[in-house]
Amino acid sequence: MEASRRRLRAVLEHLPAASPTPAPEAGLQREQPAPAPAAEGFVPGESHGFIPYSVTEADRRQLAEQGFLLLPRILEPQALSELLEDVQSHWDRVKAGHDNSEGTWLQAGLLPNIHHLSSRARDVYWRGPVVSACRELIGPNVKAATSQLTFKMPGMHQGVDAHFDNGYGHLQPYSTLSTLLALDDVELDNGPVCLFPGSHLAGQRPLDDGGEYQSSASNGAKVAGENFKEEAGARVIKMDTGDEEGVPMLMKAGQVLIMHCHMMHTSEPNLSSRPRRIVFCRYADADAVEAYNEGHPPRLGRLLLGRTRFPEVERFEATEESWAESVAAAARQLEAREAARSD
Ligand SMILES: O=C(O)CCC(=O)C(=O)O
Ligand SMILES: [Fe+2]
Repeated sequence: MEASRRRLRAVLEHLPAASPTPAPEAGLQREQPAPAPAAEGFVPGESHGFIPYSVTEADRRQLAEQGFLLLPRILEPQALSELLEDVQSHWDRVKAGHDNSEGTWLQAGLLPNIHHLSSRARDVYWRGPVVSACRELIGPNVKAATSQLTFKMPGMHQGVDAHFDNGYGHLQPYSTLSTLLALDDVELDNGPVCLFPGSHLAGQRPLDDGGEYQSSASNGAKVAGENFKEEAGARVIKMDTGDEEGVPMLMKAGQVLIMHCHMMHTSEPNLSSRPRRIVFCRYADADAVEAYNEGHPPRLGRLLLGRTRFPEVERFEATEESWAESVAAAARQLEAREAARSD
């Protein structure tokens, strides 16, 4: 417990002091640029090793009809290995002392708000090729909705039961996308995500028994639901897939899997001796609201493209003050989460 506090304190000391200047790439200019906070981490105009991707009409159709897209590699090998090294160092610091074969997937496999800790992850999350793709797939106004590491290190035999991501954080409109950037090759034995193509067409399935689920995610979401099971005090979605098996998404490191927010999927245990590491980011329409919260408040996330009708979104993590508040609040949550795990 005390060791865990010390460890977290060490993590907090590493938190960046101020928001980085977004310095969007050409073609991603915001119409009303936010005030530029003190620069940290980025050199405007510097190449970040991104490999741009142009979304095609066929991609759009595939996402609409099948509910997913697999993009080619979006990072040069050097950029990928620098990203990997950076996020792994944060993972190691936060998770040190935990046995990843213990605890639930939510406890062992997640590190929320990685963009607060890693400037490389922030770079990809806010300015990477997936952001441009989101303009074509979501629309002209896009915000960052979630960033986290979802790591399955060797020995992590916990899988994730069938769910759709908008069951965990019900956002409206239903254009939100989950994007999974593979840092390792994903193969059959190291914990692929398995999809049920077309399942997104069922829409926002009711998860409704009056129970309450406390999300492990950064936003502390609460939702009600019938397709839940209890896991270490948390309620976790477990949908009935009948006899159907998901299709494993095999990926090369650097590729990105994009999923519709209603896509049903599982994530399999890592039975290999290799890691399976993912940077998981969610993107939403800039005006997307949290349908699971009273009054449907806007989801807070940095505005990346276009405009928003919500001033609180316009400011979020775009001013030094907002960035500092957001980082501090998330750090407190992270500390409580990891400390609870050590108790
Ligand atoms: O395997 C993964 O990284 C994704 C797990 C998942 O489905 C989720 O975090 O929503
Ligand atoms: Fe998921």
